[in-house]
Amino acid sequence: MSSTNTIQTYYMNHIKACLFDLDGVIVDTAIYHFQAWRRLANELGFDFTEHQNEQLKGISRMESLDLILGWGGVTLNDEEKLAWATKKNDWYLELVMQMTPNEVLPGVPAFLTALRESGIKIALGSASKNSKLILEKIQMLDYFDAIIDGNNINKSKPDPQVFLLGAEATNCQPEECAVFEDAVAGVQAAKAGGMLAIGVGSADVLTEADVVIATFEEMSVERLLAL
Ligand code: B16
Ligand code: MG
Repeated sequence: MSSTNTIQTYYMNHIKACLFDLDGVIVDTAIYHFQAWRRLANELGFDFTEHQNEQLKGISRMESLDLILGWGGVTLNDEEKLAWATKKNDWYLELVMQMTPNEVLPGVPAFLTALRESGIKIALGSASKNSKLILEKIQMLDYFDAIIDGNNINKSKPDPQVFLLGAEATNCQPEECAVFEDAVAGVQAAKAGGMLAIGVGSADVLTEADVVIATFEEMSVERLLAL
């Protein structure tokens, strides 16, 4: 390959947008979801463990409710389900309202600042319908060029919809996007969308990711562009 072709290939592979999951990537709201879901389970007369709570990460509110009701052997009609999901969300929002910028996960602000300085677009790709409020509370809203969340999608991860909409919103092709995800379903969604999948968490769990980091303190724009 000539040196001109090498340079062209390099630019063809260049990442132009980073798409971030919220819960478990930017901030750990899973602890608040757990408290609120547990309160719901307790009011319905059963309990579930932190280990079971792991299965709720990255999936939608109503899918979470169905799983939890299944654990407790509780059957509700659609109207009752909606009422309980609303209660859970109200309890969750009480906790979210107390969130502060100190809860942003390590290395996140520095990496997002570096992306912005490099001209790389930043979008959110979350299942949460509360993402804007959470980003406001942790003072991270201004970093994002686009927010795609539970209010914009009708297909949950591992469907790639949330990330494909993120690519569209940042005017990038899927292959120009890198996705940062803590959930197995989220990594699968990124791969299904034809994007670079960077797992945040444990390499033993996020086996389908192209690369896994434990925290953003391990990530830099230089490392991203070399992947
Ligand atoms: P909400 P993510 C997800 O956020 C959470 O991981 C998941 O536990 C939650 O059920 C889902 O958002 C919906 O959240 O009830 O606030 O709409 O990981 O996709 O950023
Ligand atoms: Mg997540």
